[in-house]
Amino acid sequence: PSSQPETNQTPSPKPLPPCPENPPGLVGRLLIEFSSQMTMERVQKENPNVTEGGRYTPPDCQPRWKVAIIIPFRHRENHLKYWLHYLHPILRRQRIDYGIYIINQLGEDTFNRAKLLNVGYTEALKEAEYDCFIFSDVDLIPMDDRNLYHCYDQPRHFAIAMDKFGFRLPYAGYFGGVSGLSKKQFLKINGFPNEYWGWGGEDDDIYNRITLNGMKVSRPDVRLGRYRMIKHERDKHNEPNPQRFNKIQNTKNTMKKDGISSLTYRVVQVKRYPLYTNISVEIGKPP
Ligand code: UDH
Repeated sequence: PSSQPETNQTPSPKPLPPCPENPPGLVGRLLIEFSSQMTMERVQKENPNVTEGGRYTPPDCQPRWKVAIIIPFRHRENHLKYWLHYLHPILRRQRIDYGIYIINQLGEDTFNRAKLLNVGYTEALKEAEYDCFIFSDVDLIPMDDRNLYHCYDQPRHFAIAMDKFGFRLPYAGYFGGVSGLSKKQFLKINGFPNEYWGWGGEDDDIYNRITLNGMKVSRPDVRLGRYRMIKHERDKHNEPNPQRFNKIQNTKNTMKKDGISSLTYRVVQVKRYPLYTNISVEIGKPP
């Protein structure tokens, strides 16, 4: 007789092999367009393997990262449909373990992108043990699925060659659009600034935080980092912030007190839809 205690549990399944670093099912350059009508019903039908709240894990391998994708959001429902339509299949081919979090700023006070991203980081960690956070604008679609949405040795800038900038980096320190940090990298810079209300500057502040803390930005090859942006008019209540030029001169002094350590907000609703989790929040207004 065995000395092992008897259990009725079925034997645990064989561990899966690690997911390949270069996933074999990628297709490379993609055709991205926004002229055809998109509906959420269609996108849901296209993605039956995504589970409630917009979660997915590869069935056949052990993912190296657990990625929360955080999208700052207000009144961009049409863009979100295209984003989900294009990104779910790409992420699936990339063999990423991921969840999609839409952080919806309630009310009509001035928009605050970076603060919403801090909220996304905090709220995603309440859902699962994510170790990688990718922050994406809702209107940016990668044109090549070899631009892999996971984390890297250094903070990653993904959207390096957007159509609106002639498929080039607009300036050397640009960190806008789509970026990714591991949990460790994010905490090292005290997260993102909460005090950039309105358009502009917050991405430069984040870039400053990264370099001031002894890290470098990592980027994909320029041929793989191409993006299409869905054309749109300037949003209401997100006017260019005139203080941004001054503020980005002061990151060194502000980053220790303004960041994930000082974040306050109120969650009003968490709703798990088939293709994403919507978190509606009150984040206050500029002083
Ligand atoms: N966002 C919203 N709602 C808003 C404002 C911003 O969802 O009202 C989100 C959204 O994810 C967007 C991101 O924040 O992609 C960044 O918004 P942005 O306005 O800073 O950047 P974007 O590049 O537009 O989308 C810049 C102004 C372009 C004006 C072009 C006029 N022809």
